[in-house]
Amino acid sequence: MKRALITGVSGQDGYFLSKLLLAKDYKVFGMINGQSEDTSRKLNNELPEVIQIKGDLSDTSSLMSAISEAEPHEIYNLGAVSHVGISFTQPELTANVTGLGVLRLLEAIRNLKKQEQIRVYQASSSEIYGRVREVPQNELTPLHPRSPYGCAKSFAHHICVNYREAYGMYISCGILFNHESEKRGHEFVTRKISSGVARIKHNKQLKIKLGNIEAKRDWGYAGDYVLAMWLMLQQDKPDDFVIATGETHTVREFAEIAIKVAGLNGSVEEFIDIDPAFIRPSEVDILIGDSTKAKNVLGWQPQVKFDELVNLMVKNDLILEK
Ligand code: G4F
Repeated sequence: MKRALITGVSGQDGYFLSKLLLAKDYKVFGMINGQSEDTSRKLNNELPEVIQIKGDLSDTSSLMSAISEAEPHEIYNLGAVSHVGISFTQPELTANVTGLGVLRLLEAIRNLKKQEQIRVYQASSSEIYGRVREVPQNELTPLHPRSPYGCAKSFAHHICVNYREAYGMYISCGILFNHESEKRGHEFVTRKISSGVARIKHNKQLKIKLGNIEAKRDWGYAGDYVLAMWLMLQQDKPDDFVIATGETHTVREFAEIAIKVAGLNGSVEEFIDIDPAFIRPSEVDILIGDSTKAKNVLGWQPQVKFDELVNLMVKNDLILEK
């Protein structure tokens, strides 16, 4: 039986990846830092088959213990301070967990002399492209991050490539563009909108406060994207892959469709207020990914289209907010 260790298991991607690996008969270990009983309880309820292991990306000895305990064939590093906006107010924490945490994980594997037994998936992010140098972005597009989060993810990406080249480690980086679902955290714009319109529909809220609604993102469905993570680790050789839909839409467009799906009548301006508190000091204006390499090498393609994504998120929140 194959064993996998997932960091960041309590997040959206951890949920979908755990489900996928369990369906493939993996023994799945989920790393949590153990500070919150709520996290542990939530995991127990949603993913009872996942074995919880204590460990933290900011603590090397705990990473070594977690790896020794799980003895994984595959490690999926999904753990991070993942909110771009928050990275501006907590830049050191972000650099420490999202950036240096990856180095600690790779060093923990090396210190345990497990580099030949373990394959590593690193969650790279399209935020590394930042002020984009070309449209669409592919694996060779130069990096120009626009936030402490993007900078930390850029370091993490480069250190993975370096350890692959320097020590021959099997490390693949998935450069994932935005991916959402009914499990998305409420701090991200899509969920803020889907739950916001549902709450307005059920008379619990009058308006949604947002920042820059003209930003463009390439939004896919998280359930599709975790399959790409797994496929990357099944290849003969490690490599880097852009995972994206190849379509870009503004936050405004997401909101327009969400308003309609919720059965609300009126323009975006009637339901959304622009609040400067949510505008970032530097913004990524447009992201659109070219995942031709993933299609050709992994045979991966996104299944859920933009409209379907908005539909499923809003319909889920209409039920939850009822
Ligand atoms: O939903 P967001 O916070 O996602 P963002 O910043 O694109 O990052 C997400 O995707 C990355 C992959 O590209 C991941 F690496 C990262 O961990 C995260 O999952 O914001 C999307 C856009 C931004 O342009 C933001 O400025 O929406 C804009 N926005 C406008 N109003 C807002 C809001 N974002 C948030 N979170 N909250 C707002 O009120």
